[in-house]
Amino acid sequence: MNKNSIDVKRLKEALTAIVGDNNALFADSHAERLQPYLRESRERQVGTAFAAVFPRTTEEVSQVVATCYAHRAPIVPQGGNTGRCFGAQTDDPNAVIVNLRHLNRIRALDADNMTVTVEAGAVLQDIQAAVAAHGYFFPLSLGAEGSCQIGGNLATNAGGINVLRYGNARELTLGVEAVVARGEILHALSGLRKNNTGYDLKNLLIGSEGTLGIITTVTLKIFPPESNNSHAFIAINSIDDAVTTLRRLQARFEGRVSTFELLPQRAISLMHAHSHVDCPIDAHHPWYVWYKVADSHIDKPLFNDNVAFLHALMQEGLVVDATVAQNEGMKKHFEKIRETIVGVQQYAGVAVKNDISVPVSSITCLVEQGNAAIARICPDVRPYPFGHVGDGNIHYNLMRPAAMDDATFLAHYKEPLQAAILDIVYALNGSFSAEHGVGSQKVTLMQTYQDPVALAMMRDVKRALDPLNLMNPHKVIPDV
Ligand code: S2G
Ligand code: ZN
Repeated sequence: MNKNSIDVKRLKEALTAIVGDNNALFADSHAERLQPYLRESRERQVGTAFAAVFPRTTEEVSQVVATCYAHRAPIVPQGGNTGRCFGAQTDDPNAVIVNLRHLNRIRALDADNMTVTVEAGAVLQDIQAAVAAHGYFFPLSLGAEGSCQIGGNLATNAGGINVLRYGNARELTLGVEAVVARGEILHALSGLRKNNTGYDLKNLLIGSEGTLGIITTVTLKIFPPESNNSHAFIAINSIDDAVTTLRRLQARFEGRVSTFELLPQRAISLMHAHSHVDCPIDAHHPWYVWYKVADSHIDKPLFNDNVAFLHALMQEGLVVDATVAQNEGMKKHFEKIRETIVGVQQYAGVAVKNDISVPVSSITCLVEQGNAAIARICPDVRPYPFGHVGDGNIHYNLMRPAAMDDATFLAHYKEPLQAAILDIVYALNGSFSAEHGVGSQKVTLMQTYQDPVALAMMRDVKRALDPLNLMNPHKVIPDV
């Protein structure tokens, strides 16, 4: 599609007529104000676009999409811009970014059916707070929750720290309303837990990263509050011991293990060097885990059972050090540690980031084989494996050698290191993208690692639902 085939003047007039002057930014007249919408908040790469528009209702989204379809202008749906794979950015100067921040209403909470219906631009933290204000719990929780929007969380089927007990965004969703390629509105907001009437279009849209349609409203599950909970911060000698501890924890607290997050010693060192957050136990152990057990019944506080559980594991030598939170302040401290170890990565220089998953039983094998492969390719790389052990999802980030500059490391080592790690992941029946999705950044990996029949079926679905390839083109599916 080249600019000549688009009637720029008419497209600008049409978009402005729909969303209003204040909700339309064009590259040729608002270049400065457009900038924030051309990059992901935590990444360096900056894209481009013809415009960014901010519709106020689903109806306006529908009209914008129909207008872009008529003008053959590509559409890039955008939420809070907290993605990690450039799924909400574009390099196409003809593309129209459709930012959903105005669709942020919490429409209804239904206590009888345990659901909440919210618009796609609602910030995750606001949804958590609104549900809590009614005495319930919405479990989706991740580092970017202060600015990510639920529409983007569904578009990438986000995970976070409570997947172990509550599942990803997909498992938390009962219904969606969405605008599809020609501007039609799919009305499937039902909060029904049983509805077997044809293909599950909701789950086709969830995780499609805006390439099949724009999710505009969702009906989500809510849960009893985790009012009875106990957090622990423990030290262990190996990932194997972490997996064993997890299994023992799940056996002891049957189904009440909400969070189980692994941290390497390097994370604690970086945290001490570059933040004011400190480690609540001795900071020199090889591995740490922050976990949370929770229940809605408060007749028997979990604290004592958790202390007794850890005491027994320490007697065995499985856990080498531990502290159990005795108040809300300590719980917040443990959560802060987990959040801080993500941000301090930047002080170690650039890293090859691998958001991967393998069967839980293969995590030790992944890191052992991975570290051996890394040492053969670039001996002084600093592995930084952390995250969601219980989901088999490790953020196996490889920090450049301390004595090497970013550019050299990326130019010479990114490809061989990533290939070495992902080949191990696939030999272990894992996935090259566990929770961050594909975006445009990992599209080539789809060609390399995705099952060929699965890829062909995805292409067929894309062609059927978006025949002109205008919905977030060049994302998720390699162009044919
Ligand atoms: C997490 C952070 C991703 C990264 O669980 O905090 O999503 O590699 C990750 O920094
Ligand atoms: Zn994560």
